[in-house]
Amino acid sequence: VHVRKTACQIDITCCSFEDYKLTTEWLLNQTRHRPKVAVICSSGLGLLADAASNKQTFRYQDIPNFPVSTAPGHEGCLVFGTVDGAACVFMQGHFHLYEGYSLCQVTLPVRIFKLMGVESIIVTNASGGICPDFKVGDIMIIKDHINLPGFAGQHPLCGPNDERFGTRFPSMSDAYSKDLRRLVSEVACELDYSSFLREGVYCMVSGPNFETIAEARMLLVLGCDSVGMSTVPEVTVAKHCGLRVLGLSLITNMVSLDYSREEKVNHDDVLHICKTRAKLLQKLVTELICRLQQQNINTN
Ligand SMILES: *[C@@H]1O[C@H](CO)[C@@H](O)[C@H](O)[C@H]1NC(C)=O
Ligand SMILES: CC(=O)N[C@H]1CO[C@H](CO)[C@@H](O)[C@@H]1O
Repeated sequence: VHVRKTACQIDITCCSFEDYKLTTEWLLNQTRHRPKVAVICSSGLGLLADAASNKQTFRYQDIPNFPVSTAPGHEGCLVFGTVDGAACVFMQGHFHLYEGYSLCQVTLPVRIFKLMGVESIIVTNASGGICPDFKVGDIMIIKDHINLPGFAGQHPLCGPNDERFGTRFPSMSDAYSKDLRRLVSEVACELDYSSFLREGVYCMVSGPNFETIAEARMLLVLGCDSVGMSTVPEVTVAKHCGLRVLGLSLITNMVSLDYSREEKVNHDDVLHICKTRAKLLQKLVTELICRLQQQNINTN
């Protein structure tokens, strides 16, 4: 039975292990693909799945236990396919706390991926730049994160712990795989992305409002390089169940840190650069998947 709950309720019984297993089995029954890599595409980066061939698409509403997108016109899909021979699964559209989903709904797909045999997960998102050196259109490799909702008890691992997924008190100090970060930097260098490639700390806020100037200044002091409203719950649950994680964030705006600054941005320029860089980000992810596939072949 699918009971919709709001994020404001303490929710510890969203899905049992049997629910996760059922959804996994249902998907594996429907598809021949056995992905080792999962990609969570943020809105605007949904085209990532276009690079795949032999595609098989499932609407979220047709998958047992899957949360359904509430935003009109934002139909979510799970896309299976192969990139350069590597089986992948793409989430087109993901769930946000500010939409009213509980964190176990937000993170449900990650555990399904784990049970399906996925080993690495690539999370992409758009975020606002805090670090004054950043520019709109920069691609930031997420090195670490600050889980602000988690500080306030909005944490996807609250509640009884299921040891079949992971340990009660998981380490998060190395949530973002060093190997994957190194590999993606190498690939980005080869693609000549160095002038807009960054590495930094992503901070999650619940939203839906954007930060006030005082809040943005606080985030800067705390060591955040960019801020957004997603990604961290999925990464936390992925790390808990032993997935390798890579996070990439496209800086789509600069967060205002100054009361007196006049808004001088040309919105056409901003939109243009974001569109261009979103394409380059997709290319980066595709190349990375190919490289992972080659590594697999070489080590097997
Ligand atoms: C998967 O397929 C098997 C064999 O056809 C069937 O017994 C089982 O009920 C299916 N499971 C789901 C969740 O659809
Ligand atoms: C899917 C998506 O883009 N999610 C969020 C990423 O971060 C930005 C910036 O905070 C949010 O506006 C998006 O909703």
